[in-house]
Amino acid sequence: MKATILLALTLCVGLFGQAAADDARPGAITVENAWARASATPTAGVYMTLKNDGEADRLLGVTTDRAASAQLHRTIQDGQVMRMRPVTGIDLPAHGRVTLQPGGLHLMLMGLKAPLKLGDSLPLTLHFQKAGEMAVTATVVRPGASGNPDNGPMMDHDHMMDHDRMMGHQQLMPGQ
Ligand SMILES: [Cu+2]
Repeated sequence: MKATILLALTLCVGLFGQAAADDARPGAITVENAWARASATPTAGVYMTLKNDGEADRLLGVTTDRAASAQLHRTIQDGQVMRMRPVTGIDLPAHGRVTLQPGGLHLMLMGLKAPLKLGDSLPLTLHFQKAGEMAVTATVVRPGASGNPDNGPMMDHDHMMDHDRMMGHQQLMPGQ
């Protein structure tokens, strides 16, 4: 009996793929509007909106072959100074969304192998606790941009929290 049910389930998932799976399916998470600024510096922030149509998940990390390393960061205010701190994960609430943006949570690429040029595509792999790996491509936009102009209205604030002017930056990057 049990074997029959298992077989039926296997067939079901096999036939219908993601559509038949429940909230845990990898396709429950989608990424919108991934972008980074063109830059000749060895570090760059990457921003995007993570949309979760399934159960709660957690972004654990990011990798890319374009940089020596990559971290999840949060920008915090320390007195008058904005600093960035690595975080171990970014929670993605069930049926919710999280926006990574300048001045807040973001992905940080360190040791870029080549400058990010306007119009470049930047391939990234996001690692989720439940959904596993997801390939994402970020678009490189003009320096100083506060969003991807190709993707609707963008926030145009928090210029003081711009990465390039961040005083706490050096703390995280020995040798810079
Ligand atoms: Cu950062």
